[in-house]
Amino acid sequence: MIDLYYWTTPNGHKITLFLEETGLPYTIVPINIGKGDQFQPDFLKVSPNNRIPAMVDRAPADGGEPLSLFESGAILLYLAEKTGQFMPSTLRGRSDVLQWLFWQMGGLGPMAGQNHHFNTYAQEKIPYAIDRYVRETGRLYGVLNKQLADREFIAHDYSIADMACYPWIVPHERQDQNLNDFPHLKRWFDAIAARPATRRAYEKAEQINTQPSVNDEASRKLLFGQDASTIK
Ligand SMILES: N[C@@H](CCC(=O)N[C@@H](CS)C(=O)NCC(=O)O)C(=O)O
Repeated sequence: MIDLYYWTTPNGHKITLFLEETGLPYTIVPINIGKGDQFQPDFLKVSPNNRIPAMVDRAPADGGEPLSLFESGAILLYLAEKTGQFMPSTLRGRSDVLQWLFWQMGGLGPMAGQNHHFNTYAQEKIPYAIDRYVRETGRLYGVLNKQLADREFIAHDYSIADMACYPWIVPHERQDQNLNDFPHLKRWFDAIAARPATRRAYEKAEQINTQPSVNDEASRKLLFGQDASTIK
């Protein structure tokens, strides 16, 4: 059984996408990051970076103590290895998935995240920052569009690379991107959206968080007022 420390954000959705695809039993521990749950001592033991997602596997393959893990890319990789699913076993197939998984973790996620921040959350609208991240998000969409021109999924078969990227394309309108400008990406996006597991994952999110776009002063302070003193 997996305990998934989760909130209804793109990085959280990556893991519910995987768990819904595989049917691996899991329990959600909601961590409302707008209310400060990410600073609870019990959560910090699992996720010292005070970020979701994180997980505890109560039945790890080595039969040992429960195994805890943070960082969505590490969790996806762990779960793919645990189940033997959504990660090819060949040298080249595996390398292909890994490079796109890391591309998402180091590029698409952080850049689209800054796009959300300056476009939506920042009270002060800074044209340079908005322009910088909207253009960089567009460039990354272009990279993905090109990769998808001659294959169904990012690394041929549906894999953890697709599960890492998809939730960051869902808010494309908020990122000032028009999917019609990226036809291969749009085809891929629609195909993943139509998967029953994707639907189940996003339905679960709606049940857990009924106010996904809350952007009040207290939440902003909790989320964007962090510095070294946050880590005691
Ligand atoms: N690189 C991390 C990023 C995780 C992350 O930024 N999570 C956000 C939600 S998407 C969070 O927990 N924010 C809480 C906070 O900023 O205090 C991962 O992929 O797991």
